[in-house]
Amino acid sequence: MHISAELRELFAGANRVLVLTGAGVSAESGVPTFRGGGNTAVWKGMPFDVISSAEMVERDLPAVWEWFDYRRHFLEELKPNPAHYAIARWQDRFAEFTLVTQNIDGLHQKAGSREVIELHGNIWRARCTACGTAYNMAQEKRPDACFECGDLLRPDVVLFGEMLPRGAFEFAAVRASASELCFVVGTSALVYPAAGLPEIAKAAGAYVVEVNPERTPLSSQCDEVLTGKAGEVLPLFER
Ligand code: BV8
Ligand code: ZN
Repeated sequence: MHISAELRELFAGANRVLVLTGAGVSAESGVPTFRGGGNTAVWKGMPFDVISSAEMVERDLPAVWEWFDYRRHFLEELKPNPAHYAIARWQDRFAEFTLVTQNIDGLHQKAGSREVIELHGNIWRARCTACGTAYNMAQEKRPDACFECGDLLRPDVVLFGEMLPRGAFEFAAVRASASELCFVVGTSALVYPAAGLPEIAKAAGAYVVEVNPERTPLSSQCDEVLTGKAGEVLPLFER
């Protein structure tokens, strides 16, 4: 793995930098990825894009909760890794720094990132299926029903077949098209619209850098591919 002189120079002088992260940035914290390494996550025989889908919320909300309760419980013990910390340090290094994540684990915030655009929601929140009231489950136990209207709660995450939070993608897209340097870290770049952000950055003239131990559909369009683990590659930029 080699960082080009051009990229080092850009990193030293850039004003507007955008980082898009996926499950791979949390892999070294012990969070299992969904794809990659020849595996696909499965829960009780269901592929994750079945259990994590809009249809499943309609069909079997208790099963969806079981899967998300299990994942929250698992995440409780996990800590940010050097990749999360490097990204958190970058926020004070550039005039305009944007962090966009597809992850729902909250580890960027735990590492100190202040403004995180969460495209797919957050596993530590629930929201009412009827009135939309949100509940924080990081400190407190998950309520059985909505305190406002009594209706059922669901995880406040974006499942397959659901719209992203209003404005989140649009804001990220504006930042992507203004960026000079765009890092794509630990994502298989298969899930849209998130995977469209590097394409937007590239089309607007940004230098796009992928950090991933494996190749993705995006690799061939990137200006530079840094083949390696996020926690090992990202800290190298500060040397
Ligand atoms: C939408 C959250 C409008 C909850 C997630 C064709 C058919 C059917 C559907 C579609 C279609 N084309 C487009 C769609 C739409 C669909 C989509 O993109 N499907 C794809 C898969 C075909 N998208 C949607 O439905 C989105 N909404 O489009 O709204 C709409 C609405 C209604 C009707 C029509 C349109 C919503 C998508 C949200 C999905 N939510 N989950 C949960 O977690 O349960 S997706 C899930 O994948 C994750 O949460 C994550 O956010 C997302 C992306 O995954 P990655 O982060 O990339 O992770 P992955 O495991 O794939 O890859 C890990 C990578 O890390 C690998 O490359 C690996 O090599 C690398 N890695 C490993 N270790 C390391 C590393 N990298 C660095 N360092 C390491 N150490
Ligand atoms: Zn309610």
